[in-house]
Amino acid sequence: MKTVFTERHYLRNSKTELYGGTLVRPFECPERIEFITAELDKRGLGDYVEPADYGMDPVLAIHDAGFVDFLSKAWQLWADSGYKGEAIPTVWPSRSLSVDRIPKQIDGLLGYYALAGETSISEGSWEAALASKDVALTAADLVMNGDRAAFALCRPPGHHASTSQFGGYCFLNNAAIAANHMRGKGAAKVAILDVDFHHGNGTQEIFYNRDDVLFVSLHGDPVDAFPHFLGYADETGAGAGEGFTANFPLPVAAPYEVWGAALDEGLKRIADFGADALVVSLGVDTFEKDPISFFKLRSQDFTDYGGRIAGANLPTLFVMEGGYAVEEIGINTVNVLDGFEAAAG
Ligand code: SP5
Ligand code: ZN
Repeated sequence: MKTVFTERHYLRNSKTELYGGTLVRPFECPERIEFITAELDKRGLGDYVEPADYGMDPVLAIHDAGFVDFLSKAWQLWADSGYKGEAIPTVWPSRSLSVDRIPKQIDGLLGYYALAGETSISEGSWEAALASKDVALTAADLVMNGDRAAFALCRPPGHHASTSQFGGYCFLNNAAIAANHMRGKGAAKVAILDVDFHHGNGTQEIFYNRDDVLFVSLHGDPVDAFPHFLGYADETGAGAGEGFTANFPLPVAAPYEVWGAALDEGLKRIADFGADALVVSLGVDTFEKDPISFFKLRSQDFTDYGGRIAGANLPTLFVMEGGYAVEEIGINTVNVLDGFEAAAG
């Protein structure tokens, strides 16, 4: 399996995350990728491909033009305003305010286009987000051109980014952009399986009304976990998309037996859907030692579930999302890919 990768991920190098009332170094840091490439190299899976430039059309097919324009100039607006730190929203269009007015000034714009406050915008973040969507698109084309599978080593991640909001360390929804691209390249039905610990709220929102992209997500129950306000089991799609969203919220301390049973149910939904291609939003923050999550998967469980995903027998695009136990992120990620390859034969 080839890995699409670029050093431009280093352009995303924020210094601050608002966490527990203090500003800490972000959990979503560049070393995450270094540990993954080190493990790919060690096990001989590292056959790297540089991303091509796909321009903005595939992005604007998914994201709101005003949102994209905002992201492209947010850092400059913030820096021009004279603030010393990185750009962090402090006010939102919430229940008791108007939700549809778009302010002009940077503090207002940040609140309008942010869904969470932990994701500081720093210099270079936009350029890294652009490189990350090109990584996903390049890997999608490897799969559409006949590779059994490909690994998009995306950073920053994408599954929390919605049509018009960033947050949860995400700016552009790489998996959604790639899945939509695969639709345009001849896959009539695309399934997205989101195995990151967190609910893929952005991906769900983007495809909520569509019946050509099935969204299946296993995640920490939103009553207890970020993003807190989406990911319940009774969210099943709307309009033509009714029945094409499937959420599996799981409890605190869920072990692999529980998680794996939900995976099997999700894979059954994908088989019933009759997908032509599969996109896996691959977050390994389900690991027992993840610092911000609460599932109990062990390293060997990642190998096992990689094999189960191969059992879907579909052209498969793996898109990197979260995972913050940095020392083990390489082992856990490559275990999934290895488990997949061993079972795919
Ligand atoms: C891509 C991805 O995995 N994004 C995750 C974003 C999570 N951001 C919010 C973190 C808040 C963590 N609260 C954890 C409480 C543990 N005591
Ligand atoms: Zn996550």
